[in-house]
Amino acid sequence: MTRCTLIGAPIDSGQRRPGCLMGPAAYRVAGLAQAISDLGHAVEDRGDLALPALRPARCPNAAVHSLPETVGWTEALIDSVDDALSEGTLPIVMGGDHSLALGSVAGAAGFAARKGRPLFVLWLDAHSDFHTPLTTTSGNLHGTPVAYITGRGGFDAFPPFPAPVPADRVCLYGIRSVDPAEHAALIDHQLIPVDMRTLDEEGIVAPLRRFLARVRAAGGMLHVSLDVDFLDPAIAPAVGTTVPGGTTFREAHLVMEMLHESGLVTSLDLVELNPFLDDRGMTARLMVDLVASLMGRKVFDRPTRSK
Ligand code: 4U7
Ligand code: MN
Ligand code: MN
Ligand code: MN
Repeated sequence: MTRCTLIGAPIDSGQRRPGCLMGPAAYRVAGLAQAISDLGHAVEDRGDLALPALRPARCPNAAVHSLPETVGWTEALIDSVDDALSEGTLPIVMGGDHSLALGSVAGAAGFAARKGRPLFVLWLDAHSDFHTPLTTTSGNLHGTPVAYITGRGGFDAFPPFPAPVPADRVCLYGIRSVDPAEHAALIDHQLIPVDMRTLDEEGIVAPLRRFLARVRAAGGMLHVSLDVDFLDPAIAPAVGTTVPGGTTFREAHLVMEMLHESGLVTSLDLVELNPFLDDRGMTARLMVDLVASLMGRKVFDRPTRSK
């Protein structure tokens, strides 16, 4: 039995297409809490976070927008995720666009540092999200959290990242859209994504098994950040940044089933759901079902299955 804390993060400011702020409501309508408690876990829904009073914040890159809001949400998320972990629960952040991971991963990293445990991050996404506020051309800060997490410069307006996660503890999985500035920086930091080409060749299981073995061997905590666009747009249309060639229904569930069996996941983000773009709730329901697989729902409980 796991105790889960649901944290609503109605955040739209990390990109330009309105709608992600309805994400937490859609997860509640789709029955996220019930799906988790049906598996025998305890769930507490803390409601939605509020945006704190804004302070002015400036960035030399004129393309960047909504910087004060993003800093405010980051501060709120740091506290709520750290609190949920400190209470011994598994925080599940219901987004909200991916800018929320600036705060959720910082909260997890601060907690891990206090406990003296290494934090690992599994980034399930079509995009590498490795821009800094200085390199982004879209100006959308939902494309920057991985750079913040790994301690790249350019985040002067943000709370200092508690304990930067070395690039070799970050696994970018399902990647199929990388901007030129990100590509150069990823190579520079030796952060080589598990891209869709790799998954085509090796299958969805092998690279994840290798990463999880490293987390286990290090006694690490594991933060999982699930971007809706990790999934193929045919099965998950409710996202502003669709990229063809994503993971299938069964591949995504298999990732979640393996994460459950690993017993390693200590915090989770659900990001980029835009319910305004959904088709009769199919994406929200799929995301809830994926969380259920992560929390132990099985196709068939075969006693001999290997981890
Ligand atoms: B998401 C992009 F240009 N790289 O910076 C950018 F392709 O959280 C997309 O993964 C970022 O959805 C996508 O705007 C951020 C673009
Ligand atoms: Mn993302
Ligand atoms: Mn993405
Ligand atoms: Mn997106």
